[in-house]
Amino acid sequence: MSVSSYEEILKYYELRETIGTGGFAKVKLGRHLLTGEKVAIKIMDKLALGDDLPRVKTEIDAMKNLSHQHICRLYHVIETSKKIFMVLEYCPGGELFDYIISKDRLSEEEARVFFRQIVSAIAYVHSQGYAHRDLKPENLLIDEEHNLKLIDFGLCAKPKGGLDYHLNTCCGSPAYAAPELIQGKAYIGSEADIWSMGVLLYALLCGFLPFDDDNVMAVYRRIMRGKYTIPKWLSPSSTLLLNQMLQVDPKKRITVKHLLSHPWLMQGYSDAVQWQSKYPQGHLDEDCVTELSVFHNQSRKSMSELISEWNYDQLSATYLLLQSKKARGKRVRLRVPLLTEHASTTQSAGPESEKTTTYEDAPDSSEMPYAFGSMEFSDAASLFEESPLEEFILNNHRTNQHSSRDAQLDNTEFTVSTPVTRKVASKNHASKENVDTESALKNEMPFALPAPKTPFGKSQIEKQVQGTSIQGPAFKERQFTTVTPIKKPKNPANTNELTTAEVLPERRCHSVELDLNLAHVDSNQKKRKAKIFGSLERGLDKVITMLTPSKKKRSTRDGPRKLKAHYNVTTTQLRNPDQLLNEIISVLSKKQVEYVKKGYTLKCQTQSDFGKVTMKFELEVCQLSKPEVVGIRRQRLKGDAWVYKRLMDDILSSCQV
Ligand code: 6BJ
Repeated sequence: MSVSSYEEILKYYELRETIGTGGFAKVKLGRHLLTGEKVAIKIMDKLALGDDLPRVKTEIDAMKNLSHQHICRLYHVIETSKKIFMVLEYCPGGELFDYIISKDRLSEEEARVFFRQIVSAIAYVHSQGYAHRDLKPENLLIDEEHNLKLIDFGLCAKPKGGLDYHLNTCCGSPAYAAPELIQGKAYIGSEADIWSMGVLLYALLCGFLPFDDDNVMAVYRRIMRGKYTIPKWLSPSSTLLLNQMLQVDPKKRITVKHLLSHPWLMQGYSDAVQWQSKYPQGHLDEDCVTELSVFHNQSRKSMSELISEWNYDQLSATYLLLQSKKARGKRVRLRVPLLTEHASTTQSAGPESEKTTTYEDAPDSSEMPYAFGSMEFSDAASLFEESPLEEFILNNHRTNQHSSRDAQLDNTEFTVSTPVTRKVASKNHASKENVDTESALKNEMPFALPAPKTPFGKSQIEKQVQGTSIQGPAFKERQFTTVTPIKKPKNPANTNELTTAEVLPERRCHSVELDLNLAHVDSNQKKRKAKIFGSLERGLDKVITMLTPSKKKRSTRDGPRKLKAHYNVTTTQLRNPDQLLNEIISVLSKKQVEYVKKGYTLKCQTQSDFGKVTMKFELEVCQLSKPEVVGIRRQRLKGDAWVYKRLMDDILSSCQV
């Protein structure tokens, strides 16, 4: 656990619940203290990253260079000795994948709206000399305005040679991989992206994949043959477009340039797809500069110069978040953090007295509709995290930021039911335990000028990348990554040409572990599970023991949460939430899905025979109004999206709803 790592991010952001996990990253919802804007914070542990550290550098470099209305924005990068934090645009609509499966499939009209945005993003990415190489509906998020934002540039490539250079790295998800890529042939990045876009369009229009099988090798064989079924609902023009994109021979495949004004994309539109960036390039917003210069008591000129350094530090984040606030019609104002003496009577270990940042004008939870309005997931979320204690500290820190009001609540209840149900923690006990944690999380003024140096000055990311030269077959791409100078994060000028991307050879095929066949759980596995739950409980004990008196937690006695109908909420015919909860629990048990119950939320996970956590998701029984029925909210946190869909279909159809 690295308290100090979190101390750095907590200077600028409030951290909330986990909204996704995958690979070596965990994504949390956060709030930028000065602007009050919601952000997504991708948290990576350097040690756990190991050989994947260069991937992070690739992603950061790419995101600094890419600035487009359909690409998720990078605001801030924080590197500590143990962690890398990427602060990114928050997309409250979640993944396109979940949206597709909630509707089974999209109408041609709706698919066209989204697909035009995907083409726009990819044409721009290619115009900047990059190939994305991991296009799939899980990597497209939906923002507040229901627009798509492309994420995950960890596998992208930018060849030094520019146009038409061949790549050799086999990457991305098997189901979306182009035939030339899985054959290990040299390939052109942009051509491979077009194939993946064909698979994506098929998924939008059909709700399932064109090349699918439980066996990965069979998926590859299907891809190489390039044969897929055409469901009866596909129009002739959709069928034609899919055929043009899903050409096994990359030279026969349609190009992105031709896609921009393709008849299918033009139906109902008078203009070709606009792929140029709509974000202002090279000039700063007057109002945002003024607000920042007033806030920092600097001249507008020097403020503009500092912002224009684009160091992806607190200043970049504050400017970009102010700009996004303005674009949404909100006031361009920074919040003045109030510095209050901390409630704790204990002496701080450090030279400074402890200070806690609070809001002068913190918005009420109604302004934060989904996540900030509901606090209940954050604690339970920690149950399946790698380090419950680490997670707890984050929540605890947050809790203490609301100290004075919450401290008046004299009774805290934290109920966890899985195997066990617990009631917790006396106030006195909890506050004693909190002292050390709190002093470790000592707050500082959240902003100081001049802006800190660029986060990658002499970072470990670079050191490691430089250290990986001439080591096995992977060296060439790594070396390429190494020698690519870190581009100054100035606003990239748009080139008006569409280019393609290349990287030197490497073989790094991703294998998938899709193992949901848990019917044969052997005794060793049971022991291991008992061990896992044992350690889970021990982690829980720590969490519970240390829990600060805070908001009264919801429990089953309060009844289920009232939620609005949403595409991730399945409605039922039932009116009794407890009956539904019991029904789900019995189905989960039958399907070998492990779960932790908290109130009406079930935090679920599946494991492979080898003990790898293959999937994490939440199911929550909730109350809907009009009609007054109970529903099931579902949220995938980790795991293959299509395997999750199948499991969800299975679970929900097995519940007598
Ligand atoms: C990134 C991830 C930015 O599920 C949600 C929200 C998921 C935001 C989410 C609740 C919800 C939505 C729909 C239906 C039901 N974000 N936002 C990696 N790299 C860059 C950005 C992100 C991740 C996100 C994910 N909300 N429930």
